[in-house]
Amino acid sequence: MLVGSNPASQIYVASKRKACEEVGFVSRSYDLPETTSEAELLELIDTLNADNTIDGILVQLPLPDPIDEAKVIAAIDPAKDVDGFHTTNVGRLWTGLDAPVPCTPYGCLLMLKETLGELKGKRALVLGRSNIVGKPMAALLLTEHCTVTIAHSRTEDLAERCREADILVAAVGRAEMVRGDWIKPGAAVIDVGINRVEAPEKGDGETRLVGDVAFDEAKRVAGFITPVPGGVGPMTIANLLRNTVVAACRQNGLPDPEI
Ligand code: NAP
Ligand code: L37
Repeated sequence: MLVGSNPASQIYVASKRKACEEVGFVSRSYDLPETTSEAELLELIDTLNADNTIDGILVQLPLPDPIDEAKVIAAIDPAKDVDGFHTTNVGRLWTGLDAPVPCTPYGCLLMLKETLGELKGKRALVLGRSNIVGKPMAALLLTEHCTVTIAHSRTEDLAERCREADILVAAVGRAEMVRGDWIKPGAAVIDVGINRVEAPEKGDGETRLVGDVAFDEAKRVAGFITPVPGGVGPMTIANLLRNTVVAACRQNGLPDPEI
């Protein structure tokens, strides 16, 4: 479900719909106007919760202002919560129970494990504490036995804290805020940020995407670094498909798929 016309959300949802089509999922799209009321959205969620041909429900955030996001997320059947945002699933993640894991942090974790192997004992710094990225990322790294620091807008000596990290995950939404000299030599840097900035070099009024990390500086210091675009974004979409297949199997009495 996409409510309103946030341009970034429109791009992301279009990519998600396309990915569903590519792998052969039946994907039903609801493009709802900016004026949709909370009650209307809750009613649609109820209908989809009760429909046993639907295995996964995704409401793209952010929602337009008058709608209470927490209330909307709470209305989704936790078994169909392929984003892993329902408090039941958040609680399960933090207490070490099996749960659908939010797509973006899980993608970051897979890249870290594939690249570094064992994460045990490493110092990880998560820059950002949102419910969508920062907090679940910290939970996942903790489960992998990292020593985790969560930094945010009130953190003191931020550059110093970053320089201590073997693993740095940047999810702040501030264009190129993390500089090359904030990075420990050889560290693994995961750049979650997606920021649209002006690109006069491409022509008048043109824009380009950059991450939260100054890539050209950081790549000279880091051992590993993800680009923007083409890094975390595609992994987010892949994990949405993964969570949906798992949810479908569980709701239809099938064994978990090996993915
Ligand atoms: P968010 O809800 O805006 O959270 C941003 C976090 O960064 C907050 O915790 C905030 O601290 C912190 N922060 C902001 N300015 C800071 C500063 N100057 N110094 C230190 N910390 C600062 O954002 P989000 O939803 O987590 O998303 C973060 C970025 O990731 C955005 O660019 C978003 O577009 C991108 N994103 C990408 C994907 C993907 O798939 N690639 C998925 C989701 C999000 P406070 O809590 O103290 O305010
Ligand atoms: N369900 N997903 C859900 N709820 C939310 O509140 N924010 C959010 C969310 N996030 C989300 O969908 N993020 C996301 C971000 C980037 C991509 C996909 C999903 C993505 O495909 N990024 C491309 C570039 C896209 C572009 O051109 O703008 C990339 O390569 O990074």
